[in-house]
Amino acid sequence: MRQFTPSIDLLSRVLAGELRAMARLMTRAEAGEAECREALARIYENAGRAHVVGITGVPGSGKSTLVCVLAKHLRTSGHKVGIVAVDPSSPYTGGCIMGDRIRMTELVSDDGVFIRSMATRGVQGGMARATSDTVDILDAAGFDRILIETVGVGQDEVEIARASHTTLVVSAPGLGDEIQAIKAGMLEIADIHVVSKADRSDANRTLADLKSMLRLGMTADKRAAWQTPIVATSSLNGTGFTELINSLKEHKAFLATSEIGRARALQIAEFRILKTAEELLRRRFLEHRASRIASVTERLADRRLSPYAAAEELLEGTTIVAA
Ligand SMILES: Nc1nc2c(ncn2[C@@H]2O[C@H](COP(=O)(O)OP(=O)(O)O)[C@@H](O)[C@H]2O)c(=O)[nH]1
Ligand SMILES: [Mg+2]
Repeated sequence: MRQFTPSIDLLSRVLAGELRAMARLMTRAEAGEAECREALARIYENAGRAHVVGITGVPGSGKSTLVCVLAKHLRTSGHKVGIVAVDPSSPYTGGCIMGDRIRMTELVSDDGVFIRSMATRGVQGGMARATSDTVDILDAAGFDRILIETVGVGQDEVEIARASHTTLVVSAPGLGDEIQAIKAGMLEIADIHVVSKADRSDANRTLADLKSMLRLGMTADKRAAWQTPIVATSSLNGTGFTELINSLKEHKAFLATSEIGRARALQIAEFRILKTAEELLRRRFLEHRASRIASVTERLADRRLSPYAAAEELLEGTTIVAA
């Protein structure tokens, strides 16, 4: 039988960037195992150097493809790149996307790229917490550029994209509703707008629509310290990526020198505390209710208790503070 290696013993190997140790710790962190908390605390102390970029946009807007091409550019500049896919349908391990034009296999076999797909099962609301832990592991292991792809549907996904240093919102031509980002409430969260698939003839229209939308929204915000750039990219032709990387650098530098950077760090910290606390509460509640639910259920079914009174009684004794 294989011996269980305590997470704390994986720590030095993770800090040395050993890929297998990273994957093992990620699996435990994702499951929320209490055993790995001490290791994660040490990881957290050692993290904080990476530039974390959230990439969101409706399904089909070209996020996964963009992430691949962006990762390759970042590798060429000597960065180590972590890719975290919150969207489980992302084809990162599938070899290649877009036929043969963009080969994932190069990334998959590159030790300077670590790709992690987050499982969607597990405690509800645990995804944000698990994603942040995964990002920390990558960061502490020396991956200095981390790309998180989240499908821009649902509050949690948008929040995850927001809990990064720089949020890219991807819009694409040919998806019907021209600026999809508006619908999902994603327009405001962008630090950089990307119009992908710029090789298509209808991309100019998307670009123009987005520009006029932003101009409308901007009137109240004209003196904002950061003017959200719009970058057109084609993953097919590889155009626009130098500009995109420059915009990322500029935003990183902006955060480092402005009060907004500090505000962002505090906002990310608050998000993490809340998400972690919510998960702990939920776990404690699940444990607690298991032994108590039956008696309350019977009385509720017989109408001897009201639903609220039953819920209050069930909650009684749930410890907010760790037992
Ligand atoms: N013409 C064109 N198609 C693209 C481009 N990038 C992605 N696509 C296509 O758009 C579709 C969705 O891409 P994908 O990256 O999976 O989008 P996601 O759902 O946002 O991750 C796929 O069929 C891609 O081949 C591009 O730069 N140009
Ligand atoms: Mg995708």
